[in-house]
Formats: sequence, C-alpha cells, structure tokens
Amino acid sequence: MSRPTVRGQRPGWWQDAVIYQVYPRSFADGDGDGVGDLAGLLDRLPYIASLGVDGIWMTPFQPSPQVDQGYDVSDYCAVDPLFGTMEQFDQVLEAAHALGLRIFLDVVPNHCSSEHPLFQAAVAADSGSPERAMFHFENGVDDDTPPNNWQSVFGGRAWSRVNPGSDTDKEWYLHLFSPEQPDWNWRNPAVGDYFEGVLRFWFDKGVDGLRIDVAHALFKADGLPDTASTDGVVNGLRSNPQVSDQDEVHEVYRRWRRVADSYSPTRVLVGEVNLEPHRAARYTRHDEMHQAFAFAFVKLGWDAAAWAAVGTELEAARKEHGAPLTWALENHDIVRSVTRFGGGERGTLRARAGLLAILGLPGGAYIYQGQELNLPEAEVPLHARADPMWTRAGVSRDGARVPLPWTVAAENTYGFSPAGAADPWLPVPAAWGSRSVQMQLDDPASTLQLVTEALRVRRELIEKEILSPDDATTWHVQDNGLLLCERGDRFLLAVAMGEEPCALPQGSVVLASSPLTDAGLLPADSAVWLLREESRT
Ligand code: TEU
Repeated sequence: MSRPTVRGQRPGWWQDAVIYQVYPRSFADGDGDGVGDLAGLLDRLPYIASLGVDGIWMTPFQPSPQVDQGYDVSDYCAVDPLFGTMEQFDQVLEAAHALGLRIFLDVVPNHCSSEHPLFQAAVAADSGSPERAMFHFENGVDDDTPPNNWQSVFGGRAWSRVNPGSDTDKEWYLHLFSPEQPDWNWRNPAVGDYFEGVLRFWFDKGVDGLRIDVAHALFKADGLPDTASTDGVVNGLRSNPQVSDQDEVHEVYRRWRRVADSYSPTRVLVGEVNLEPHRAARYTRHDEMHQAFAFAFVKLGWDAAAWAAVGTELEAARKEHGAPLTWALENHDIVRSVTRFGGGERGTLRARAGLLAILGLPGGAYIYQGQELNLPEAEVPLHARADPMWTRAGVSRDGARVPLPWTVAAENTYGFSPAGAADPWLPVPAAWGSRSVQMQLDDPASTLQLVTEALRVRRELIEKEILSPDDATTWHVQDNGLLLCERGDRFLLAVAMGEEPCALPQGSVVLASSPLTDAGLLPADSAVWLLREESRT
C-alpha cells in the first residue's frame, strides 16, 4: 500500500511523533445507534489529519461484552458489530494511510473477557487441565477465602470462585480488574504463542503499531504470594511488587520487538507502563518497546517545583535507558486536565498551557480526543454512569468519555450522531456546542487553533533540525513560579505556574498559549516556546 511521505519512512519517525487517541465509542456515530463507530471515524479522518498529527491510536473495538468498554476482549482478531465490520476497519486503515496517518491499535494481553472461548473452555474443563493452565486457577484457603489477599484495581478481591456452588470444584480464578476480565497465565508458554498470533494478525493487515494495555502486569510473582498491603485499590498494581513488574515480562517485549522488527516498516510498540519513571524506562530498552507513556505529570497539580522535579527524574531515567520520552496528559482513564488543574477559567488556561508544554518537550506525545478542544471533565449523572469502576469502587471515568461535540447546534448530539439517531451512550452536557469543533474552527484564539499551530511549528523545527527527540533537558524554577525547561541549545519552554505575570528570559517568542501582556510579560497560567540565537555561547 503506498503512503505519502509526510513524515513517512523517516527512520525512527515515532520518536517525536504526535499520536491522536481515538476512543471510538465517543468519537463519531455513523450508524445512529448513539455509539461511535468505524463509519463515524472513517468520515472524520480528514479532521484528524488536519490537526497535523502523525497517527491515531484506537482503543479496543474488538468483540467484547463491553463490561469495561471493550477492555474485556472476547475475540482479539475481529470487529465488534457495535463498531462495524472488518471491511470498515480495512477502509479506515487504507484511508488513514492515504492521509499520511499511522494506525495504532490497543492490545490487551493481561486479561480477556470471561466470554473468550479459551476462558469458557477452561471453566468447562477440570482442575489441572491444560485449558485451566491458560489462566490462574487456584484452590482457595477455604471455601470463602481466596488463594491470596490481592485486591482488584476495580475494587473488591482479585479472585472469584469459578463454580461458586460446587462441592467438587473449589478453584478460584484471578482477575486484577473486574470478575469478567480473567488474567492470562503468562508463565504458560502457550499464552505467549497465542499473543504472537494476535500481533501478526494485525501487523499483516498493515497496522503500524500497538498500544499495550497494563503492560507491566502480565507476569505476577511466582507462587502468587500475599502482598504486604491491601490498601489502595488502584495503587495495588503499582505499589505491590508481587502483582506486577516482574523481570520475566521483559522477555515478552523482547519477543514482540523481534516480531515488530520483522516487518517493513517496523511496527511500533507503546506501553501503558504505570510505574515510577526509572522502572517504566526499563521497558523501552533498545530491544524492548519503542515507547512507554510518561504519565508522571498527570499525578501533579499546577506546581512548578513538582514539575521540575519530575521532569528532572524523567530525564535521568531516559538517559539511563536510552529511549526518548512519550508525553501524555490525558487519556480515557484520567480526569480531563482542565478540571484537574482547577477548572473554570484558570483550569482552562492551564490545560492549554500544559498541552503546549508537553508538545514542546523532546520525544513523542499523545493527545486524547477532545483535548484539542480543551474539554473539561463532564458531569455525568449517577444513573448514566457506565464505568465498572463506578459500581465496584465508586470512581467514575465516564466524565472523560462523553461524545465529542462537532457542531454548535445541539441537534443530533452536537453533530456526533446522524439525524434520527438514538440517544448517545453517555449524555452530553448542555452548552457543549460552544466548545465544538465547528465553533473552534471559526475562532483564531481557540485551543483547536493553538494545537494545530503548535503541531505545524513543531514539525517545522524538527525538519530544520532545531529540535531533536534526543535533546537534553534541564529544568529550573524561579521564585515567581516560572517553570523553565531548557531543551538542547536553542529551545526554551517557560510555563507561568505562579500567581503573577512573569518576565521572560531572552529569546524570540515562537508560540504562546495566551497573549503576552502589554509589558511583554507571560500571564499566569500560560506557556511559551522561545528560540535563542544559534550563536549563543
Ligand atoms: O488501564 C489500566 C489501569 O491501571 C487503569 O485501570 C487505572 O488504574 C484506572 O483507570 C485508574 O485511573 C487500562 C485501560 O486504559 C483501562 O481503560 C482499562 O479499564 C484497564 O486497563 C483494564 O483493561
């Protein structure tokens, strides 16, 4: 398949690529059932291309009972009719490539759906059978006490009885997420072989890369020992060394890298590795994944000292292991940054500034759909919440997952659905039209225009070799709350994180998230890119 060479075949193109995350069920609804789908995405691909991104990461659209919005996969190599057909996926892939956009898919190797045929076969088989060995089936301490004390990320214990009423089958199965998401047993080589087949299926089709869900969790400590603490449901996966980040998992990614590199052009692996920077960086060693999301800023507020400390730590981790960083401030699991940074007018300004900041840092970046519109977290009424984390742990991620507003007018869910469609799967807040794509295309001061301009300028600076994904960074904080990141020799990022406007260091302004004051100061809650003269000593 021929592709335009926008950034095309440049070796290592992913190292500073910007990828747009599409959450298909909320992107665009083509068939009018109130759920976004492949037809809707196909129709709106030119919009994504017009932003100037390098590609798209699509969260799961494979067959699934949708208990966890597709992260409970019952068939890894097909398309759920909710989203369309394989023919439509092929059309998306071809159209995206024709527009110069790469396509990354999500692969979920830690767990599948309890309706996956291999789990169904395991349930039907006896204890000790090869079918059960594909998953973690164990006897409990007694009928009511599971094999160990692990807690599920989604709340409650991480084990369920396979046959709760049975006197003969006393086994429990492990699920780090909901009971409908049994964990694969990666100590069984058959699981590794199965997933190599999944990778090859999509790579053979021409898919350019894979985002790997909970990539650090695949292997659990041998013997499944108790954890020291059971508190912090969500933290369980990160802070309990028994549950994830086992050395054996790196062999999986070495194998996957060999598979990826056997294709031309090489396919790209990006991991969701939710670990502290030095542990996460180990997943991007030269023969493992190409990228792992740097989420560390997500856990911080609007705090210059904290950003500088984390920026410095990420830089040290990157240097130790070699691969450029991959920045992300939002995704479908995280409260929108407008809201995280305080909401209202200040949150709105800060989210714009935060996005400009990560786009100015060396390495790759991911933009979550709606981030380019600076959408805040939506207030989703209790009765409409669909996230399994809400029912099990009282945490709802729905507010970051509402359908995108395309038009100013409220009809057809702000243009998300065609005329006469069913209600959207999550309600869209009133007045969402003022944040719509249509509104922002007409407003030169909109975040949509800022992002498009930032991506254009970024590409130009990369092409002129002023910016490189390998640039070293040095972070500083001034007393007035101005965060500075010196990147390479000539580029400087400044973010005003204090209460007052800040004087800028020397350099010419390339792009700013808010207009400078009449006195040339950077207003509070704003970011700027500066370029210095080449001859600077
Ligand atoms: O997320 C992994 C994960 O650890 C999250 O569940 C996170 O802890 C949680 O969202 C709290 O912020 C991935 C997917 O991105 C997520 O949508 C899935 O629910 C999860 O895996 C299970 O597949």
